[in-house]
Amino acid sequence: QKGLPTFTLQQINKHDNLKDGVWVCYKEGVYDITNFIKKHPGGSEKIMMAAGGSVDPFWIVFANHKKSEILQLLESMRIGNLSEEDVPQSNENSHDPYALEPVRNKVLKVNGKQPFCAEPPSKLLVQNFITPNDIFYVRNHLPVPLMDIDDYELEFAAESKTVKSIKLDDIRKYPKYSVVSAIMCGGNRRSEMAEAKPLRGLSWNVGAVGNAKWSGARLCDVLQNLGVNEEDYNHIQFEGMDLDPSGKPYGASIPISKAMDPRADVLLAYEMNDGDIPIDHGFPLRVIVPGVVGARNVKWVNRIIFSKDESPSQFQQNDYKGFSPSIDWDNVDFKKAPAIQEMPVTSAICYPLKDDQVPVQKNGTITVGGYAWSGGGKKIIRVDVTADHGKSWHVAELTAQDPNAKVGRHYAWTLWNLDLPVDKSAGQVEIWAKAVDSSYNVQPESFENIWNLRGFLCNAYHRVKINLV
Ligand code: MTE
Ligand code: MO
Repeated sequence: QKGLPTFTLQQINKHDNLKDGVWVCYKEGVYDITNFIKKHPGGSEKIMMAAGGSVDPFWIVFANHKKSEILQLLESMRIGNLSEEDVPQSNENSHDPYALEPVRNKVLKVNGKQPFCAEPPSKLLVQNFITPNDIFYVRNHLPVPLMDIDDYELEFAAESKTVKSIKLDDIRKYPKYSVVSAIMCGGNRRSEMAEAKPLRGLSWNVGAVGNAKWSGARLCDVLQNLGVNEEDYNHIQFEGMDLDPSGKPYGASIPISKAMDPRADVLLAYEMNDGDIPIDHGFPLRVIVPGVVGARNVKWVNRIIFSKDESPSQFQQNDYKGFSPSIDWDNVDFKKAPAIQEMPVTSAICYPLKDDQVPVQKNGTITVGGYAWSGGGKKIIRVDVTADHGKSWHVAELTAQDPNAKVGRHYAWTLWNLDLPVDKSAGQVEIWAKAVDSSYNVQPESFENIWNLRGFLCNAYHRVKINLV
């Protein structure tokens, strides 16, 4: 752009903080984005990764930025031109980190292409107690990591000091345990919470959950074998092989009490539903923390750290946390809330779907069904359903639960259905469902009072409006 000053990359590098102003460059443009940091839909931490440098590598990884409205917004913050010798050549950085992503089932509803995020349609989701691998939702924060399985090593470190590295075969030598566990994203059902008030996050329907049989070594056995003393540390951190543009891995942690408790059934899993874990779900090794939010179930794990501290990863520190409904982006302090671990009780109606034309059966009922689940090993004991705003509640039949789960270790989801009496003359009805878990926790009635700025823990009654025919 003519008439604007020219800056070198070196000058831009100095503007990597809020005090001196935050500058970035994109192609040949230089931009002052200081006032935009708080407004960044992906959160201020994420945009600060690019502070004082080029956004090009970030936009290759977070490809949802390449839209005309975002380019326009960026142009509105332009303050200058990048000196010619610093402008990246078009063939530079041309490596596409998404070139070798796995082939995915076409029935998945894609919520994000790069990184890939997708969920199955609700009716398909609850057709099987065990979710088939190829329709299991995918939540990737970064490109799928590429690696040669022969080179794979799992490293253990005490704080930052490496204590041992082992191969996959060494993991396979430990006694093999299996657990049927649902994994649910902290943002599952976010689209419903967003209707109460706008928020930031992928618009998940009810399908960011799946139920699978996971097999592998118990983390407690591996840690014990390494001589880890529970008293010496507070947390076990995990790192994935997927790296962000600055070279930081996806990471998360769980309390050491959970990691070392044999009854918590935490696995280093190398199998999903009796076969190798598919690439999208963490091949060759994935942490399974039953009953705990999806984000801590680290895929492609290659480093495990025993530490006094939680994972420094932004996914542990500045994301996947819950807040009061009156906290918004201008007053949020991520340090003030604990990271989400065990998930609250929830349920979803998977059939019929919103706006379906549902035929009323001869006995005046319609067939309704879905899933229910609670975190921390709590069993679902009841699902209540109403078609008249709670004047009458009908108890659903629990059609599938893990028959082998011990008390307090109920990690699988529960499928349910019922023939729900309806008033056909009403024409349109709203069906509500709520689940109750073994601690008699029950879902909250509405989203208004559990709303939080990132749209996590979206467990209010599920409400579906349908037409009776
Ligand atoms: N692990 C790594 N390495 N990278 C990731 O992006 N996403 C997490 C978790 N583990 C993620 C990860 C999140 S937020 C969720 S909800 C689950 O994986 C999704 O698991 P799935 O894709 O197998 O369904
Ligand atoms: Mo997630």
